[in-house]
Amino acid sequence: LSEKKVTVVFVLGGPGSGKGTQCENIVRHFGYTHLSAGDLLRAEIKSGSENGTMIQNMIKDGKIVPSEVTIKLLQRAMLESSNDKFLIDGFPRNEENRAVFESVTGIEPEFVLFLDCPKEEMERRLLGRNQVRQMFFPIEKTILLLSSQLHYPFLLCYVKGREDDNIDTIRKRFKVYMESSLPVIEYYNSKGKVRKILLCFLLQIDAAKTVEEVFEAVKAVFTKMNP
Ligand code: UP5
Ligand code: MG
Repeated sequence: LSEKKVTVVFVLGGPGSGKGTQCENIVRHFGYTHLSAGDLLRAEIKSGSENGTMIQNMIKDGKIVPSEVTIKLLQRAMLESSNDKFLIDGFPRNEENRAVFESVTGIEPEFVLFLDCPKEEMERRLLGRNQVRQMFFPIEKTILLLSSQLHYPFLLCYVKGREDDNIDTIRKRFKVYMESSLPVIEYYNSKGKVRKILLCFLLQIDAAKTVEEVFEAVKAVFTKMNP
């Protein structure tokens, strides 16, 4: 990876702040490749890797998977890509993640896009995502009974949602975010690298901005970087 000159932007923010959603938009407009650390870890569970059970248990508990596991997945994804511009979403999540990533890869981020969202709004969104899952659950069971082996996994990926979107795990994810992830954002802020996007209109926690409104602000940051 040291031979391949890459540009990295870290996209950070609490659980449900909209990292994945905004990354999809950035990819469309600015030609980055999106690497979600959480998605890579979930793919690793699905692939039946030897670390799968350990990763699954940590995610269920909202804990941070050991750095070497996540960094290996990120490095592999960057090497396999022909692109040289990456959005790394949801990583680094603690000081150790950050320090090990920088020393192992020699990569420092261009900047950090920080999606700053009130907890109430993040919780609402994550529970909303879970409601869709619960609504589909009876159907899911019916599909299991009726459909063939071939169609079932295909349909399930539409209705399944995320296992960590339940109130117990969401609270644990918030706690880890406040205690371990915010200090990483503060570290980069002290180096002048953070570009903060406010996801709610000031003093109006109930008035969250739409995906489009948020992307207008995100677009301005990226346009400044790549005029
Ligand atoms: N939504 C988005 N934007 C909206 C808007 N402006 N208005 C209204 N609704 C909006 O969005 C969440 C939901 O909100 C969606 O339904 C969306 O439509 C809606 P999303 O874009 O998915 O937000 P995101 O910030 O990506 O939320 P996510 O749940 O993915 O955040 P997490 O940081 O919790 O999840 P991640 O996948 O990164 O990590 C999961 C777990 O993996 C961690 O808890 C940890 O256990 C583990 N992990 C590690 O151990 N190490 C890592 O490096 C990474 C993960
Ligand atoms: Mg995400």
